[in-house]
Amino acid sequence: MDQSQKIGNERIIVTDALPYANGPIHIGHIAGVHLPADIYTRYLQKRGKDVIHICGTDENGVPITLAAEEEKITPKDLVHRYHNMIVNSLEKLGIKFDNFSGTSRVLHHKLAQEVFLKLFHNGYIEPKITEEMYCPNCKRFLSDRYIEGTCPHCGYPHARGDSCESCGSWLEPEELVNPRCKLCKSTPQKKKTEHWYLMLNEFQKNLEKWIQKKKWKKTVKSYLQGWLNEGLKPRPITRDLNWGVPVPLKEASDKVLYVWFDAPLGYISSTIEWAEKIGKPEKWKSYWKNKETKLIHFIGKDNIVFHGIIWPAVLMGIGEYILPDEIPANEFLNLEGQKISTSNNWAVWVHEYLEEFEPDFLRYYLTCIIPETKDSDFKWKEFQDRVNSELINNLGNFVNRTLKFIEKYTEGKIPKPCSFNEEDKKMLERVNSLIIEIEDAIANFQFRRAAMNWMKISATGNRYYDQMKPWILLKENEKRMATTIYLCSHIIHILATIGELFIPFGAKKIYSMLNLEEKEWDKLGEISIPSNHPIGKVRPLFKKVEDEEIEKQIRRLKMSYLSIDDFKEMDLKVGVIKEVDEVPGADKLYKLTVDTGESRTLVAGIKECYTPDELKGKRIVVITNLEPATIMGIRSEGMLLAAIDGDTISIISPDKDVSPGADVS
Ligand code: B3M
Ligand code: ZN
Repeated sequence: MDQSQKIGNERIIVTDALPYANGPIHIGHIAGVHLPADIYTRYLQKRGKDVIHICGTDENGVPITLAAEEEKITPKDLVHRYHNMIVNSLEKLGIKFDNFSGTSRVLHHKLAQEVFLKLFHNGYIEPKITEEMYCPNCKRFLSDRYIEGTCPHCGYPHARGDSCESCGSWLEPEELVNPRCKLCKSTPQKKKTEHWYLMLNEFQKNLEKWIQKKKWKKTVKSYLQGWLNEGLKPRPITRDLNWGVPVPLKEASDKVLYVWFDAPLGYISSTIEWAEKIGKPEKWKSYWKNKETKLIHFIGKDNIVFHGIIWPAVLMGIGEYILPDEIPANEFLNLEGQKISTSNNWAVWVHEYLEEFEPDFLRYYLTCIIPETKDSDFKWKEFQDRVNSELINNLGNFVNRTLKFIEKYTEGKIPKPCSFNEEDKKMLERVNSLIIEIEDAIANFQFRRAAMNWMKISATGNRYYDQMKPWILLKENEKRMATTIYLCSHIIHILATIGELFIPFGAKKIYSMLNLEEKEWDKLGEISIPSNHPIGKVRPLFKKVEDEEIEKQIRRLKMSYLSIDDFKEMDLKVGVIKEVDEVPGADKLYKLTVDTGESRTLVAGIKECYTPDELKGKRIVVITNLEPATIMGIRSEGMLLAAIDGDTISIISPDKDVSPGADVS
């Protein structure tokens, strides 16, 4: 089937998962979501499709309020700061949108509240009195990331109340093992509150039928099938927070919508904003209310359940908008063999990258390692190798030597070709087959394969140049020289046109050196450069990446490691447990009196794994210079070390007869 048919001729909405405006964006956001979406949109535009690229910042929810509290600013100031930073980073990286909005805007609030009320009146949202996790110390309900604990599925000890970033599971706070308040580490209690539930179970059948028909990535379909097999249950879609979209019911005046209920509606509100900006306020309807439109969501794998279950259920419940056609979710990008961690600053921040290197280098290298089917790894050394050997020594070299030759030997004009011989035709056939490969790759969201074939076109051009030896033909057969140089210019014109998907800034430089506009995609293979066409000023396409530049980046990254000095900051001592007391109202805590050379009190969540008799007299290891915390009204002066494995807690205990207060290092 012709790949353009696969994409079809209808209207297309391309959306990117809305990045939280709780910090700058890093290479994981780019490789996983924004770059594939940008390449795909650019391609559709080159194929003459009616496509809009929609995004914006996700400005609600606990990720925002937590970050605002940590930075001691208001959520409003936080989202303003990071919205602008994110817009700036994406723009400089050449990621182009038709609109980039934000979900704390009035327009979005209005749409989200309307949708909530429609679902409520359609009977798909019901109130329920539940017991939610509450921190008696912070005197607040602990929604989502305000609570952390051990993931019940994979044992990851820092899972959050809404999801586990290690195994990607979507969690409810009460599922966590050893839950603790994120802010004060207290063990939360249950407290009655009222929330409104989206009756997901009502959509089970329709979702099964809808998903079953989709030809999506295996990873996406099997993940969604897992949720369906478990049986969908009603899910709370309101939260006890004071930042977000207020629930439009007077009996819920102190609550806001759960961020994952309102965020995907940000795709629609951003489109409405776009229509207003272009002076056609009704135009958004011809996309979102037109069943001919194809809706394509670019996301990371941790967002699959929201885009494949919750969001379609909301759309089915209101029945006014189209449903997603494609959800090409990508896996995760790692960095130098480790998970990217914003809290440990183990990341390459786009705004910092752009201070040192060309945007095209990052675009090209990330395209080559997009985690399309499995997690992939960003390595600075590999970044340098790819850029220098492919963008510079392959593409840059081919462009430079062809155009320099024209500048020097054919008066700066692309010479008129004569008849094409067998080798010419074979080379052109090879290039045309690579173009078809690229079309097929992009239509199937395989951008790595597309970039690889694009670079093969350049390698084909280089091989042809070496084979034809125009510098010899110059003396021996001027006609053949003219044909060779003409066809090399034709290949360069193709490389720039396709290259705009991957290296838009470099492509523009090539157009200006050729003194030509982009080719029409559907006529890429056609010979179209006018004879004796004057070229523009020739200059090197890119500058090599030097070893020192890479070493500097690796040094900077290692800085985010814990240095040995940082480790020494911790004052670890041997302690002996003298007394073990209950903590009223806390079924998981003990109050311990410990001798660490001096007597101190610790509150520890070990009651489910140890009896008082097992603890009395036990040697333990205590971090003695941790800031004291008040837990259930008791001042806890330090923390004991224990290994956590699922439900098992095993206290670290010195195996020799060492005295209380002995240093541990
Ligand atoms: N803000 C991205 C994340 O989970 C989330 C995407 C929303 S898309 C509607 O990091
Ligand atoms: Zn607390």
